[in-house]
Amino acid sequence: MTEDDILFDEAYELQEVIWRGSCSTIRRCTHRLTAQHFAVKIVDAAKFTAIPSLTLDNLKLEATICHMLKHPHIVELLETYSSEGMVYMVYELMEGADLCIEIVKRATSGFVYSEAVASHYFRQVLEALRYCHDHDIIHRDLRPHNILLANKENSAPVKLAGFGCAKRVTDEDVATSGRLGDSFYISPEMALNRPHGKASDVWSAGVLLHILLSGTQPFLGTGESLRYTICSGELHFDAPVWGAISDHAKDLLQQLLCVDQNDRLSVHEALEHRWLKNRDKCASRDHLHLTVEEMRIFNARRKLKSLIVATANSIKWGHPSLDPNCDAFSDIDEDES
Ligand code: 3AM
Repeated sequence: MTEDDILFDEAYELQEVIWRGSCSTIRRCTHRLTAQHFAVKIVDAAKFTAIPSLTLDNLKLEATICHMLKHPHIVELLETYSSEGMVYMVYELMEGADLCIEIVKRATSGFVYSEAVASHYFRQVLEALRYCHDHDIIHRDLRPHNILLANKENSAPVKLAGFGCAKRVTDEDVATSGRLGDSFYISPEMALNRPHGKASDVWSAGVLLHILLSGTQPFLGTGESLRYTICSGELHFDAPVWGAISDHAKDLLQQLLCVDQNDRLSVHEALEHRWLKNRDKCASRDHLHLTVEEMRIFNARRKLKSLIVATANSIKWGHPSLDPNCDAFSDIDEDES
């Protein structure tokens, strides 16, 4: 997985830290020849492999999958280097934050957040997912944290990141093991430790759509109660926030969050849904004030949870930083990408 004998430091100059986890760091870096900016994920291989059940093969798989994927809505991995126990993965630089943070930030500065905007972003996420599924890759960790805005422009595209849990799979060969993503986003079949495949990503996309429409998560709880709620798949549209949401959007949501994976839409079918295909007619342009307020609370909770996990990780690893996540594993059930 290395670039011949060239060292990362010879090709790039390291800049500020964007994010720090317990076994990896993401930093801005500049290419010495072109002066272009990138984001490099630097993984400490010894710390990574000290996590039970993780080996360098997991890291290699992540790099192999990311190198394969070239799509306008997927964060591109450009190069990988390794030296002195550190692995350097050079990605295109995302200048925006994650989708939900950006939605609230932009709404706070006066921009409209409507079903039409949600439909626009959600379509881009599904297009990225369709590309992965067409190449027999399942992402397995689809959630707001892994959907990043490419730049600060209002028209910036979103890009899918966080392929640390991704796996190669075909329709016949469904996955039964490996690292799974955040438990609030996992499908009923994953929650029951049953074989899972592309349909599980569609379920997670449904959880994401629920958040984009209402600012709230559909399935909450811990341990057994969360598993029960996910497997019941019950959706409640009685909260005031749903009053402003169209039947078209709710229909798509119900077809994504369908407990029986055989009846769940495929990503191809989802992209044909009228709320995505016929956005001008089916997705309103009215500002979703209540959704933005709920999303503000959702973001604040995520930040608090990250801080708690950061503290736990810093105690566990004796890391001086209060930064939360190892983006290459989920030993504690929180954000990693
Ligand atoms: O934890 P926050 O949300 O501040 O946005 C990603 C996230 O930041 C950022 O690193 C954190 C852990 O995933 N990130 C990931 N990939 C990135 C990229 N290619 C990135 N930031 C810029 N460019």
